[in-house]
Amino acid sequence: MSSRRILLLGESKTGKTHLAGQIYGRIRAGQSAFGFRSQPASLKLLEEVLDSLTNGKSAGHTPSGQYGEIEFDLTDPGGDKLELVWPDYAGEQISDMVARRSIMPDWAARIESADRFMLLVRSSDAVARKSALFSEPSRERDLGSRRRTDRMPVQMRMVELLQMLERARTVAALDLPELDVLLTCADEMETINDPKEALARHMPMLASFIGTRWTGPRVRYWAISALGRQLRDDLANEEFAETGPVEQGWIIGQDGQKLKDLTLPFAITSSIP
Ligand SMILES: Nc1nc2c(ncn2[C@@H]2O[C@H](COP(=O)(O)OP(=O)(O)O)[C@@H](O)[C@H]2O)c(=O)[nH]1
Ligand SMILES: [Mg+2]
Repeated sequence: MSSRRILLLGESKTGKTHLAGQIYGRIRAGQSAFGFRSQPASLKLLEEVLDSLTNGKSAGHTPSGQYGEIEFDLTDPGGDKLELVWPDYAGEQISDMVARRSIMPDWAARIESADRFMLLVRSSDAVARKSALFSEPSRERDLGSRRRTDRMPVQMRMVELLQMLERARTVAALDLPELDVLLTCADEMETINDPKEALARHMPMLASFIGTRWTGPRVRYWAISALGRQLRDDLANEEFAETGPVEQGWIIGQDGQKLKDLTLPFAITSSIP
């Protein structure tokens, strides 16, 4: 039996918690080719997210420090072991890492042990900050580097992140692993037929950087919407509640087809239709 580890990387508000909840729900309902080898340690969080969704509401913000890391210990369709490592802290650790340009030891270990990276980016952030392709010069003298990177467009931070990951792998004498790029909350975007092209359109700099480091089957592009729509945490969406979370959400792969199996990106390349 072989074993693979996927490291999910996404800044705060890219939809990690809701995607984790929906993936948990899909697998639990048997609507995925993957199964759980053991119960996730973060079961309470996942159940909370699913409970909110079942009531037609989004889950509140992940309480700071309460959950740490979501780890899914799965079996894949071939009977092999698959671990999803899903750091989901409220503390914006990824953004911090980029701002400080330093990788903490626990992150270095995650980066070195990954067989695949999964990068989550949300395009609406990029759209909102479209005018700021380059950071505006700071007028305040004492702004720390943390604040300045905050104001960088998301695609610049993600390029920086990928370069840091590359460096960390090189130091450990490792190549870059394969990559999945997920455009999350894609219901907020225009109709997508080609996720790669959509990334290039919304985040040209990030798309071209990725293109220089990952080519051919080493990189896959997806547009994913865990919920299929925006939900509120204070007002139930009756239609969503009636249909149930398992029926909501979709993913579009490179063939442009909209599918319901949100766990598709976890499959090895050769088993994707
Ligand atoms: N439109 C839309 N909003 C979503 C989706 N998934 C999550 N959200 C919203 O995006 C916000 C951040 O989601 P969350 O899962 O907490 O992101 P995290 O900080 O990366 O864990 C919340 O307000 C969610 O309701 C989605 O698929 N579509
Ligand atoms: Mg979260």
